[in-house]
Amino acid sequence: MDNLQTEVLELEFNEFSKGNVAITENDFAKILLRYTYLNAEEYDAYLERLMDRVKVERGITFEEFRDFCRFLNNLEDFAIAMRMYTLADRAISQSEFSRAVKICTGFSLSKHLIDTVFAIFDDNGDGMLSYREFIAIMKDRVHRGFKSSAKSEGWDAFRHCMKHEMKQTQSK
Ligand SMILES: [Ca+2]
Repeated sequence: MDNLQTEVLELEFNEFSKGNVAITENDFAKILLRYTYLNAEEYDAYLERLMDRVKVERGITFEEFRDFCRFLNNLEDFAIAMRMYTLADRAISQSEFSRAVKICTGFSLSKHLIDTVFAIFDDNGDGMLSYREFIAIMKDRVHRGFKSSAKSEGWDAFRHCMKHEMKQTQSK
């Protein structure tokens, strides 16, 4: 299962990396925003804002990208964990985000990746991510990505399988 997922992600990564070891932060954002409901204007605003905010273009390595996609597969669990922080619709800080990812997935995302995610999604610029800023948008992406594509059945099964596999790994 793990090999299959890695292979699929490698294809998506290579489409942007063109043989380099890392993709740009901008490309990373493009992949994430690919299946969202954002219109063209909103989409451009996300990318422009990111360009303004990223001081050093370090790039996103395949490992960072893969870990983030694994985390997206656990988005529902993360949303539940996040709700503990956001009961009064309070947004979460980078360290809270990092901790919640660790709780849901068992692994940590790199500091640079989290910086980049906040640079993309922190709509009001307060340095925190609210449910609306992040989960609401990524949830739609997952939903649509799996639903509208011709491969949707395969993806659903794949995702289901991944979830099952991860639960088993966690309970061992
Ligand atoms: Ca914010």
